[in-house]
Amino acid sequence: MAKLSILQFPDPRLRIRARPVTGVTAEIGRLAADMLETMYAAPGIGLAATQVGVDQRLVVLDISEKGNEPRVFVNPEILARAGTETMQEGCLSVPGVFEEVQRAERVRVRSLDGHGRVLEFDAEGLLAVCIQHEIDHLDGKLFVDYLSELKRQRIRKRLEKEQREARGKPPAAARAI
Ligand code: K2U
Ligand code: ZN
Repeated sequence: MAKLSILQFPDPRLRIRARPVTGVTAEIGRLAADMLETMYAAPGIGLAATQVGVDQRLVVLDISEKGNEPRVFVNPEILARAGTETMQEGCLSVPGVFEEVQRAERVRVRSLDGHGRVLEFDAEGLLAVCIQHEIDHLDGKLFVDYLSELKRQRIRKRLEKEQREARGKPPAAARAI
């Protein structure tokens, strides 16, 4: 297994609409295993393939208390939504940002599991939030898209500055001299 790099907002690769998985192959299984290792190490409770730069509709998550109940969702889709719920969200691709987001309280989900079997189930609570957050990733949508333009731009500028500094480049203003 391998830990993968997680793309950071505003990387444009986070904006692609991922392609459906055409077969739950051993390669998809290896990718799911690498994504789970990456998610646990972050740490996080969910991860979408687009966050590690892979154009496939694949999600892993583990919302269990002990982090010992990994789940793999291939081509997950939301069949129905009901109610609304607001919860504070974070994102491994938007480090250090936690904001309230309103989403459906309950969702009916259809997916393939890691063995290619069809799943159809109702989700609520943290599972519902996490699945909606991850399927958004597969559609190129980030939780910051639910915030105001002003907030989103402030977050973008801060993260771009941090990324420049992490690469050892001076702040943008200094470069202008
Ligand atoms: O997609 C991701 O970046 C993974 C998120 C999933 C998530 C977002 C919002 C609400 C629930 C799950 C990360 O796990 S964010 C980090 C985190 C860790 C523990 C609990 C909540 C969020
Ligand atoms: Zn996220």
